[in-house]
Amino acid sequence: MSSVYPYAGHQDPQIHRIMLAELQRQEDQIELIASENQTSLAVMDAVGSVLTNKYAEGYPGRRYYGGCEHVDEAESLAKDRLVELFAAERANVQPSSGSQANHAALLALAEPGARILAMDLNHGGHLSHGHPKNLSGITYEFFHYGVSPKDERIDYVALRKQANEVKPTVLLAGASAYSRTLDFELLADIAKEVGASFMVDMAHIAGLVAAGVHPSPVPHADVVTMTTHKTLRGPRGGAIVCKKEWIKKINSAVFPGMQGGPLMHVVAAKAIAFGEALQPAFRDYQQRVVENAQALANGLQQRGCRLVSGGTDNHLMMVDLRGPEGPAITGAVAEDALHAGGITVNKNLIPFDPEKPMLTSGIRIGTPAVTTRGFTTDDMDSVADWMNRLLRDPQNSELQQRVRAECLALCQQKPIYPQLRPESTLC
Ligand code: DSN
Repeated sequence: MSSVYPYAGHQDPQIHRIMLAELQRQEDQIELIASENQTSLAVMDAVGSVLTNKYAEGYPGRRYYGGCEHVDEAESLAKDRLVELFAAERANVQPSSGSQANHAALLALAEPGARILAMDLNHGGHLSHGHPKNLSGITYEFFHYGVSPKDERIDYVALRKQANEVKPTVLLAGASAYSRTLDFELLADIAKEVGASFMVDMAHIAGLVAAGVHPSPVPHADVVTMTTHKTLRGPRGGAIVCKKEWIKKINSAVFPGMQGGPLMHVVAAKAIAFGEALQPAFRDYQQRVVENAQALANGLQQRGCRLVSGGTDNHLMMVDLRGPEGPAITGAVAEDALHAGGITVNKNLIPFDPEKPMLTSGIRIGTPAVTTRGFTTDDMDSVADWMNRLLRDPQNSELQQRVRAECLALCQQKPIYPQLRPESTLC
C-alpha cells in the first residue's frame, strides 16, 4: 500500500496516480504563478478530515441542522482569528471562493442594476469585478478605471473625475495583476466624496496585508473580500471582513444569498491558516516574498526584460514581452517555453495589450510559492537567468532540457513536502 494518500491508492489507482503525479509536478518545477502557494500539512489535514461530512447551513449557534456543536467551534475560531489578523470589526469565513465572496459583498452593498466602478480586467482587475459574462457584470452596471499609459500605474486623478461623473453605489478596488501599492486611503476618500460604499478585494495581497508589508484596506473600507489560498497560504476558499454595520447584510448575502451549506472542512482549515498567519514567522515569510519579487524583477530587468510600470512593490510583476529589447513573443509562446524549461507561469494581458486573452503580450509572475519552499534572493537571480534564456530562444528544446535539469537540481535541494515522498518515483 502506498504511504502517500494510502486510501485513495488502495481504492482508486487511477486517481491515486494523478495525485502522485501532481505532487511530483509541484516538487519538480519552479512555481511562479502569482496566485498559487503551498499550504501546510496541517491545513491539508483539516481539508481531508471528517468535517467534510457535515451540513451546517446557518451560522454558529443558529444552524438548520443538528450536531453542529464541533463545527460551530471551528467556525467561531476561524472568525475570531480572522478578526484578530486584520484588526477587523467583523468577519464571515464561509465563502467557498473569492468570486463568491465578491458576489456576496456586492449583494450586500448594492441593489441589482446599481452602478459599480471597478478596475478594468485588461489593466489588472478581476473577472468578478464586472466582466460582462460574469454574474457581477450581468447583475450590475459596471464602469471601469485603469492605469495611465504614461507610468502604467492607477491614474487616481482620472479615477476621481470618473467617480464624480458615474456616481457609483460602490467603488471597488483590488486587482489580480497589478504590481504596485494600492492607495486605500485615497480610494476611500474618493468613495466618500461621491457617496459610494468602498469595497476592496484584497485576494492577492491578503498575506502581505496580514503581515504589515502592504498597507491595510481594513480601516478604510466598508467591506473587504479575500481568498485564503494565495499569499495567505491557506486552503482554497474565500473570506470577508467588514465594518460592524454591514455584518448582518454580509451574513445574509453569503447564506442564504450566495451559498447553501458551508464547506466546514475548509472553514476549519481556514482557522488553521489564520492561526499560522498570526505567528511571527508569517511576517518574515511575507517580507521574503517581497524581497524575492524585487530580486527577480531586478534580475529580469538587468537582462533586458521590460516590466510593466518598471517594477514591483508587492509579490508579483508583469513582463511585457514586446519591450524594446524583446523577446518579441506572445505570452502563450512564453508560457510554453518556460514550462518546457521547468518554470510555470501564466500568460496575462498587460495594459493596452493588442493581443487576445488566449495569446497576450505578457506573462504574470510571482514569488509566494517559491518563497514558501525556501528560495532566496540568490536563487531568484538564477531563476531570472533561466527565464531570460528560455524567453529569448523559445523553440530551443536542447536549451529547455538543460534549464529543466538546473531547475530540478534547485527544486530537489528545497523540497516542499519532504514528508510526502512517494516510495516509487513516477518519472
Ligand atoms: N484567478 C486568480 C488569479 O490567478 O489571480 C484570481 O482569482
